[in-house]
Amino acid sequence: MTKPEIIGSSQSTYTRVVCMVCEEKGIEYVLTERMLRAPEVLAIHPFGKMPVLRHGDFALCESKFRPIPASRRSPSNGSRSSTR
Ligand SMILES: N[C@@H](CCC(=O)N[C@@H](CS)C(=O)NCC(=O)O)C(=O)O
Repeated sequence: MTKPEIIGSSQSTYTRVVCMVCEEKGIEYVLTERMLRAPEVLAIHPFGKMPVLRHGDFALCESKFRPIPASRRSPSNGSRSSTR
């Protein structure tokens, strides 16, 4: 399975939070360093805010929601896969 791709900047707190959640949950990811409003970011977030996430044909913006689908895709999520 391909790794989720976090598109953002390591200088961005929002980006680092998403990376930290993945690391805490043992989810392997790829961080693609991009500037604000880069074409790859604008393709997913209408205002070009970062980070955005791409995983196969699944794409998402807004970092607060990102750990939820990411954790559902993790084989190590155990009983935390239910929706709330
Ligand atoms: N609600 C967004 C906020 C993300 C955000 O504001 N990111 C900053 C970078 S740290 C940004 O893109 N700022 C550019 C702007 O607000 O135009 C999220 O949680 O992902």
